[in-house]
This record gives sequence, structure tokens and C-alpha cells, in this order.
Amino acid sequence: MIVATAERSATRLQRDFAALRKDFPALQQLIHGKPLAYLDNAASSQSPTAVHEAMALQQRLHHSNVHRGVHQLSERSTAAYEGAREKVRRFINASSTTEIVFTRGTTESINLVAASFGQRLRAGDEVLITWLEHHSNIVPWQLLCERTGARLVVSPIRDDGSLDGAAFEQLLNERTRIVALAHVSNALGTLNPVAELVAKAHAAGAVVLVDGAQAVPHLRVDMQDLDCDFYAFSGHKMFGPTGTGVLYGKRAHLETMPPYQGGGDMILTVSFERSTYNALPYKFEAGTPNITGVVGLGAAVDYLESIDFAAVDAHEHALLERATERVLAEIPGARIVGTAARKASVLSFVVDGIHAHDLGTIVDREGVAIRTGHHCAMPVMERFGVAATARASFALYNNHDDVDRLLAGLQRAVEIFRG
Ligand code: 7TS
Repeated sequence: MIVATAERSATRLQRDFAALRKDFPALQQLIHGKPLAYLDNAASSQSPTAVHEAMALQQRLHHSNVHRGVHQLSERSTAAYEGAREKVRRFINASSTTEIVFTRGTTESINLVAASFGQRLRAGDEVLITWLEHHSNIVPWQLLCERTGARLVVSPIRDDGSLDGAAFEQLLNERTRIVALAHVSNALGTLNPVAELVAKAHAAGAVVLVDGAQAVPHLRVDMQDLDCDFYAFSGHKMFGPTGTGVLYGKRAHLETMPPYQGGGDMILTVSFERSTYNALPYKFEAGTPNITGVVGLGAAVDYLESIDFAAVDAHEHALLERATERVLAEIPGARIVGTAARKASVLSFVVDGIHAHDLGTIVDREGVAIRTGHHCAMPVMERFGVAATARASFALYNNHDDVDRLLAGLQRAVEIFRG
């Protein structure tokens, strides 16, 4: 049983994961004449009909700008947009909607913090990141360090892809101003013990940004439990639309941070001498936002709220374990990259003598979608001595049949390359 509470939707109580798959129209199609096995969820997930319908309704009937008009449509749009903010707040257990800033995605959320909070950094300060970050949690800090003279410090990972906790602790010091780390690694699947790492960073006097892009679709994240200062995630990886994302920030930080972009909606008063800025979170939302997208994100949150995350976790783990065991057992020369004890959703691997792109192309002909390449995590690839991996990443709608299909596709690749 995957539904959390009876009152949310009594009719859904009878559903199991197989039925849930029907909520996702993209999964019903044939690719190269074969049913789609979509295993590229870490790059972007498919969205359910409820999200499409909410967005279509917003666009068809309610569309107008937000926070402006006194007319009906603007009031409706504002209510839908701000309603989504409250849904997100509840979903991640933030204490106030003033702490929920809508952005274009994880990348923009991180850039916002680097550009705004980062202005207080000085030469000699340090930004501590980890070896398993996505480029979007590396490059903004690199740019910040170039601007300010601060130093980028990288916390190492072990051979299994887990963070070396002792080294992390040693690297923290009184110069560490910001710690930025992934909750779940997109390239390896490693799940970091975030609450523990946040406590250590706080003890050293640093603020912590958590890149939650790969965590939010799989785990229940709770801002009170994690106690991080900032948390960034993307709508399109959690069954919502592209062009939407969230920056959670503790109010005390957001209050003292300068605006990220200037424009409409983020100001209170403007004169040529000086402008004053709007209250939180609007100070960080310059210009007309992605209203329809945010409404879709709200619908995605509603969808996730109707699902028991413990069941999702167990289901996805079963798929990950089965896929891991079968790749190792049945594909000669296969090696898993990222074998940490605590992982979520991601199976990265290489096969001797077959380039990852060839694996991806051949399994695609069998209707199986995986990602191949460096996964925007080049330092991770370098750490493991590979240029690229093939990556299957699971979501709540995947099933054992998808794993079987992946294996059949990989066997086909082995046949083609090894005869
Ligand atoms: N952080 C992590 C951990 C990610 O996995 C990604 C995207 C991002 C940040 C950037 O998110 P965006 O929505 O702002 O682009 N990761 C991937 C991936 O693994 N394959 O394609 C995109």
C-alpha cells in the first residue's frame, strides 16, 4: 500500500505501484516499437496527468500576472502561485513561506546564494565543497572565489563513493564560511548523512547549502531535521515541469542578503537615487515568474504528498539492488561506479571494451532510456578513472520489468560488441 493517508484520496488506497504507472502518459508509449523503460530519472523525471491538467487549466482559464491586478484572473493566479508556495513549505517542513523562493531550478538556486550571500566573503575565506558535486554546485563557488579571493576546498570521497567524514571534519576550520554539498550524488547515488554534516559545519561556524536535486524525488526531506541554511532543488526531477525550482533559505540569512536580480516585484519603492526592496521572499523573485510552471510544481507536490515515501524508498531500493546484482552477475566485464552503503536511485556502471555511449545507443533501440556520459560531474569521473559511465536511475514508477529490459538491452550490446 503506497498511499499515506486515507483522507487524501480514498480511491487511491487500492493502488499499487503498477497502477501508479498509469498516471504517467509518457510511460504508455512505444519507443522503436517497444514499450518505454524510462531509466533516466536523475536527468529529468516524467510528470503525471495531474501536473499536465493543473498547468493546462492555469494557462487556459486563470492566466494573468501575479501580485498586481485587482481583477479576478490576477487574484486567481496569485492564489494558485502562492498556494504552491505553501504546498512546498509544508512538503519540506520549512517554518514559513517567507523561506521559500521560487527559481528556475537547482542551478539558479545555488547561483542565487553564491551571488548574494557570497558577497560577504573576503580573501582568505574558504568555501568547502565535496568531490561528488554536480557542476552546478562547483562552478558558482569557483566564480565566487575568483571574485572575492576566497579559496575553494574540496572534501575527498572514498573508493566506494562515500564522503570521507574524518577528512571533511578536518577541512572545516574558522576560515570556512560556506559548505556546499549534495544530499544525493547524481553520478554515484551516494546518500550523504546531511544532518550530521550540517551539525559539524555549524560547529565550525559555517553556513551550509545542500543541493537536494536528487534527494527530493526519493526521500522525505525536512528542513527542521536537517537544519541546513539553504536547500536547493528542481521541479523537473520531482515530477513537475522544467523551469521551476526552489531555494529554501533560513529567514535570518535571507533577511540580510542583498537582492540577486533587480526588476519588478522585488522592490518596494524606486527612485533614481535609491530603491528599497520588497519583503521576503519577493525580494528574490524579480520579474514575472514562471506562474504556470509553479502551479505545475504545486500539483507535483500534491502528487508526492499522496504517496508513502517509506514505500517509495523500499520499492526503489529493491529495483536498485536487483539491477546492481544482475549487472554484475550477467554482464561480463561490468563494474559499478559508486558502491556506497547508503545510496538512492542511481546505478552508474562501465563495461570493459564497450563505450558508455554505445551501451546507451543500443539499449535505446530496445526502448530503454538511460543516460551516458560524465553526468555533469567531471571530477567524479576523474576520481574513478573513467571518462563516462552508463547510468540507470530509478523513480517510483519503475518496475522489475524495466530492470529486465535494461539487462536484455545490455546483453544485446555485449552480443554486438563481443560476438
Ligand atoms: N545538482 C544535482 C545533484 C543534479 O543532479 C543536477 C542535475 C543539478 C544540480 C542541476 O539541476 P538543474 O535542474 O538546475 O539543471 N542533474 C542532471 C543529471 O544527473 N543528468 O542531467 C541533469
